[in-house]
Amino acid sequence: MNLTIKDVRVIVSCPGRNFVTVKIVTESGIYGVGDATVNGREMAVATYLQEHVAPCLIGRNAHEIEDIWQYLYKGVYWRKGPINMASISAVDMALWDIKGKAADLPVYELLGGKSRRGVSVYVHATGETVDDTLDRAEALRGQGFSAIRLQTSVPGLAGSYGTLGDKKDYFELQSDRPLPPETPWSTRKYMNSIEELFSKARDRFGTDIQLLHDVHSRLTPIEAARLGKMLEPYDLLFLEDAVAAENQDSYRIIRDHTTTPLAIGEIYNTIWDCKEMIQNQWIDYIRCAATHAGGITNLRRIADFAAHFHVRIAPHGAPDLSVICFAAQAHVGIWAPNFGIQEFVGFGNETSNLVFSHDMSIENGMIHVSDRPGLGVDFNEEAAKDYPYNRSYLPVSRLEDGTLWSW
Ligand code: CS2
Ligand code: MG
Repeated sequence: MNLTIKDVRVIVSCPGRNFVTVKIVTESGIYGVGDATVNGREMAVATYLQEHVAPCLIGRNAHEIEDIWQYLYKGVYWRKGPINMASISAVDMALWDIKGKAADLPVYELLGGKSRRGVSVYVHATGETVDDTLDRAEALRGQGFSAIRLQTSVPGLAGSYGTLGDKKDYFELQSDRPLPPETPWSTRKYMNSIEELFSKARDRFGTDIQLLHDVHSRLTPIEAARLGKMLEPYDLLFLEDAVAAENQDSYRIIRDHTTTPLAIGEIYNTIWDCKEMIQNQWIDYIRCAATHAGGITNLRRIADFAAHFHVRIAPHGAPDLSVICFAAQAHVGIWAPNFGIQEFVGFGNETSNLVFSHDMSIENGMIHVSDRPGLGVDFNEEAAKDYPYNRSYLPVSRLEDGTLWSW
């Protein structure tokens, strides 16, 4: 079988939201697909792939995943970075997809086989009020989900995290806004209101449901420590992104004060972004995504490293990752001995399902992958032509006095 790479196609499409997709075609006719979406910066990664990565791949043997990974990582000289790493990630996923198809095996078999029956997920309940959020959580429980992330608008801060004015969902395409939408933030108002959400959740649902919360890096370490202590009675599965951790030592401060489990990693690109937090056991879950942290090859390396320090993987699963990334993470998740939980907000929508197809199913709060060779996903290039790129920015946050804050 001739697996020489003969074509690398980079497609930016917007079936509901923008995605950057890579398709690698080999002489044998076998092809693979990968996700390189960097939300709000799609054209940068597409140009990088097209102009700088694709020419290096033509004529190479698609079986040599590791060498191609090293070539694109070390060989670039500049290393790391979200655009570079998303490009490597997409190429890597496509090559695993090809290897699986060539071997006639699903990717999880190539990784070492199944460690569990399915990939447990957590879903989102986001509302404008506490009761609204809990009603949504109740509906999700009815659909068989038993791990739910709760986010609610902060009283007195219209459009704060979770709701965005007339766009009720911050995940939605914001292309009707020429610049990033701005949302207000006040740590005092947040800290004064957040406990009620979790105390009411426990009153209503009892203790046999897992609760999670995402702080989106808006606190300082000592504020996060206070929040962790405040939420201890409500037994969270984890508190996510309490503090931005360019300075990883920040997590030591939080850890010194609270037993609330901590998670971070959705914007990380390499093991170096989280190495100290993992090896010092300052966190409990690492949330790196296959699309942003170097594909299946590097997610596996991060998982293996983390396993030595009792840290489990909980990959990012927002809708700005295409279903190709979900499939890659599901294959890693079903194999990884230290898999924790997968974030899940659905396998796209009606429109994106016209462009992306997949073989995964969800049942009783678990993703199941089929035994189809490769990743079990496909991308319809013809259908994608009907959905051209549509510029859209993520929101930004400002304090009430106008200071720009982490969103
Ligand atoms: C969030 C994401 O899913 C999450 O945990 O933090 O929604 C994140 O804001 C987006 O993926 C950014 O593109
Ligand atoms: Mg998050």
